[in-house]
Amino acid sequence: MAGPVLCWQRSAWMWARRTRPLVPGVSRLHVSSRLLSKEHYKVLVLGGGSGGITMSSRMKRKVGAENVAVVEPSEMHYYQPLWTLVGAGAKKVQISGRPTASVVPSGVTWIKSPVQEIDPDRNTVRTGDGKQISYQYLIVALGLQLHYEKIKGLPEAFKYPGIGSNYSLQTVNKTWEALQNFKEGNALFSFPNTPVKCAGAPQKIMYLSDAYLRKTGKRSKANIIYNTSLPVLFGVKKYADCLWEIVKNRDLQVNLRHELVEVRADRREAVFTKLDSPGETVVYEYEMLHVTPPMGPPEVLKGNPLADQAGWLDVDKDVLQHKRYPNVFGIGDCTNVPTSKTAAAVAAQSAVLDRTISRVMRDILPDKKYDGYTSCPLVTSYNTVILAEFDYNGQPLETFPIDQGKESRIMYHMKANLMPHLYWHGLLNAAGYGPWKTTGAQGHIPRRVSNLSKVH
Ligand code: FAD
Ligand code: UQ1
Repeated sequence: MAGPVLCWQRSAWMWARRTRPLVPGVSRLHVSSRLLSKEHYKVLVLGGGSGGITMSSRMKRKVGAENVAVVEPSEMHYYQPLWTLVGAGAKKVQISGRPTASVVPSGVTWIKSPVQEIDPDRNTVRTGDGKQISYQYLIVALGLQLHYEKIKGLPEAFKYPGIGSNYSLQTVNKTWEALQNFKEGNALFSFPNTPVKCAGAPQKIMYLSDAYLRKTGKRSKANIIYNTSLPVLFGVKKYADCLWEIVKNRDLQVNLRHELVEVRADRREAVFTKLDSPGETVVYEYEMLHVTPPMGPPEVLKGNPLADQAGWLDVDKDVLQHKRYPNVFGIGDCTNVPTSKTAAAVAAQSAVLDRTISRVMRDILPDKKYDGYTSCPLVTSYNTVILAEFDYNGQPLETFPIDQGKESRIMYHMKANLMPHLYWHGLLNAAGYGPWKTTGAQGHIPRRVSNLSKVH
C-alpha cells in the first residue's frame, strides 16, 4: 500500500510542475502553447473498443461531451466475446459488430485515425493523419495486438481449408467452415506462449467442436487434441478441476507445454515445440486446426515512457493510474494489471477508474481499489457454460447463488443472449445496471462464496 501512495505523491508533484502555472508569465505560455496545437481536450481516450467507449461515456457525464474525444481508426466496433459462438456456427458474425459512430457517445468527438505517437511529457499525441492533440487527462484503452505472423506459415495458411481462428474477424468464419467440412482425423486446438485475451476461448471452441461432431455423428472419426503452452488447463483450480473432468469424460486429449510454431497448410501439418524439452518438436497432421495467435502490447506503446519493459501500459493495479504520469490512466487489455484480460475485467475496472479520475481531478488521492475481478464464461457445449469469476489471487468471486463450478444452461443463456444486450446497452453507455454498476468500495460486488459459506 505504501508503495503506490508514495509513488502517486511523487509523480503528482512532477505533474503539477508540468501542468500548473508556477509564475504568472508561465500561465500565458501554457495557454498559447495550447492554442498552437490543433486540438485540446480535457479528457482524451485512446482506443474505442470496450474500455475506450465505456470510459468515454463515463467521462462525458463527468466533464461534458464537448470536453471528451476518443481516437479510434476503425469504422466498426465489435463485441468480440460473440466470436466464440460464431466460430461454432451458433451466431452470425454480422450481429457482433455495430458502426463505431453509433457507440461513440453523442457529443463526444470521434477522431477517426490511429494514434501514432504519445508524448506524455508534453501531454500530446499525434495521429496517423498528422494531427497533434493535447490533453489534460489521458485514458489509454488500446487493447492488444494479435501476432499471427509469429507462427511460421501464417497468416498465408488461412487461404487453405481446414484452418480457422476465432480471434479475428477475418478468420472466425473459417473455423465454422472447417468444422462443417470435417470428415475424419485430428481436430487440433492451440494456445500460445504469451498473455492472451479471454484465456478460456481457445478451449471453448474445442468443447463446441466436440459437441458439433457428436451431433453430426462424426465424433468417432475424430481425435480432438488441445495443445497448450500453459502448464495448466485453466489458471483457477476450482474451474480447472471441472474442466479436467469434462476432458476426461468426453475423450479430449490435452497436451500441456506444447507451443504451435509452424503451420504447413499445403500438407495440413502443424508443428509444436515441447516447451519443457528445448529443441524437441512434434508434428501433427490435422483435418481441422483452430489457432489462437501469440498476442502482445500495442505497437504504439512499445518503447514509450508509458510502457513497462514488456511494452504494456504501466499502471497501478489498485487504482489504474499510471505509475509515473498521474494524469494518465489505463483500462483493459493494454495494461499490465496482473489479471486475465476480458471485457468483464474492463467492466469492473471502469467503475474503479471512474472514481480514481474523479478524485485525481479534485486533487485527492484515489481510494477505490480494483480487486482484479475478471470473468470467463467457459462454454462447454451448445447449451452449457461454467461461469468462472475470480480475482487477482485466483480466488473465485462469484455472482450467482448456484455452484458456478458446474455446467449450467442458464449461464449459457446469459452468455449467448443476455450478455450482448447488457454490453451494447449497459456497459458501453455506462448505464447504472449490470455487474459493472458503481456500488460501494469495489467496481464489482460479487457474492463472495467463500465468505458466505463461512458465515452460514
Ligand atoms: P478492445 O475492445 O480490443 O479495443 C481496443 C481498441 O483500440 C480497438 O477498437 C482498436 O481498433 C483500437 N486501437 C488499436 N490500436 C490503436 C491505435 N494505434 N490508435 C487508436 N486506436 C487503436 N471477454 C469477456 O469478458 N468474456 C468473454 O466471453 C470473452 N470472449 C472472447 C472471445 C474472443 C474470441 C475474443 C477475441 C475476446 C473475448 N473476450 C471476452 C475479451 C474481450 O473482448 C476483450 O478483453 C475486451 O474487448 C478488451 O477491451 P479493450 O478496450 O481493452 O480492447
Ligand atoms: C461481464 O461483465 C462481461 O463484460 C461485459 C462479459 O463479457 C462479455 C462476460 O462474459 C461476463 C460473464 C461478465 C460478467 C457478468 C455477469 C452477469 C456475472
